[in-house]
Amino acid sequence: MAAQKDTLVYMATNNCARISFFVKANKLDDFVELVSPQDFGGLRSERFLAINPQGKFPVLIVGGAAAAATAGDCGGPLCIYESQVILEYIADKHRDKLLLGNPAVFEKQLNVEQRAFARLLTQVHDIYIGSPNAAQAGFCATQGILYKTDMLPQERLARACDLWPQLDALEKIMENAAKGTEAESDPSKTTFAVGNVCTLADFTLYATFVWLEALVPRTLGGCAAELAAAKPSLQNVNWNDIFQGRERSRSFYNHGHGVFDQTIVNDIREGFIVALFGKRPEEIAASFREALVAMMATAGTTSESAA
Ligand SMILES: N[C@@H](CCC(=O)N[C@@H](CS)C(=O)NCC(=O)O)C(=O)O
Repeated sequence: MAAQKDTLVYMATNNCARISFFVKANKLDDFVELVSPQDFGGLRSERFLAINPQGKFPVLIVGGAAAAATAGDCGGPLCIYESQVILEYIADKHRDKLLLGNPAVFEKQLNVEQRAFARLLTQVHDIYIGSPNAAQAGFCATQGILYKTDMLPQERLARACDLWPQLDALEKIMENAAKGTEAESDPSKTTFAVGNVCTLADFTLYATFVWLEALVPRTLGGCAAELAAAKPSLQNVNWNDIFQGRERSRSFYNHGHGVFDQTIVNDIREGFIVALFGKRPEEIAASFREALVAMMATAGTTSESAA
């Protein structure tokens, strides 16, 4: 009998890709079919809001899109949203088939602190980098500074200042999680993020590092001098290297290229970022640059008149 598929409403973004990396690594393609938010009329449509009231993707429709199409009298389709919850659901549902990142395996291989660090990596990522935490228009995640056009320069600046310490926080968690492994004293021996054992956090972090590596140089690198002039904390930042001073993250990322499906990486970089964003990161950089110069001029005038 053919396997019953769940339908994943998906595009090749970092939040979605944590799921597709897991599906590929575990050869679960027969159990998860991918469709686009456009198949549901777009994120603000009634049909889409019926499957995710937050108006965001990814969404997993348990039992497949047909379940959504026939929903109505029977109470609606069974939908799960929030990428990490979907990832955990798929891992749980297919626990007897998993080849990589099996919670039943890594939970035995890691100690209680390392298990907490795996969850902490995901939580720090999701709260401080990858999610807007409000579904109203105009709210966006910190990563949105790289591609959202409708953001005030003050907010873009504040979030640009926050991105670097958040990446430092991830590095520090990896450092703590490496205690007792060969990577403890040698960051270059880091393979997976927690104790060199594959956990669900790896799928999430790898996807976001692909995303940030492609976008940070183009958007923030385009106004590096103005950012440095605006904020002392940004003076030594090299926006062309998201792993600057974070050698565990760098080693994890490099190791990940040999583990995670590179077709998905290409879909993120070319299929989504190039095809959908086009020149948007450079355009944002140009207008942000002008706004930063104006902000500095105003700040200079204000302090002169106050003197
Ligand atoms: N915490 C949510 C974040 C979902 C999210 O922000 N998704 C983005 C795509 S990665 C989205 O729907 N963006 C479109 C929008 O906000 O309008 C998750 O992990 O699923």
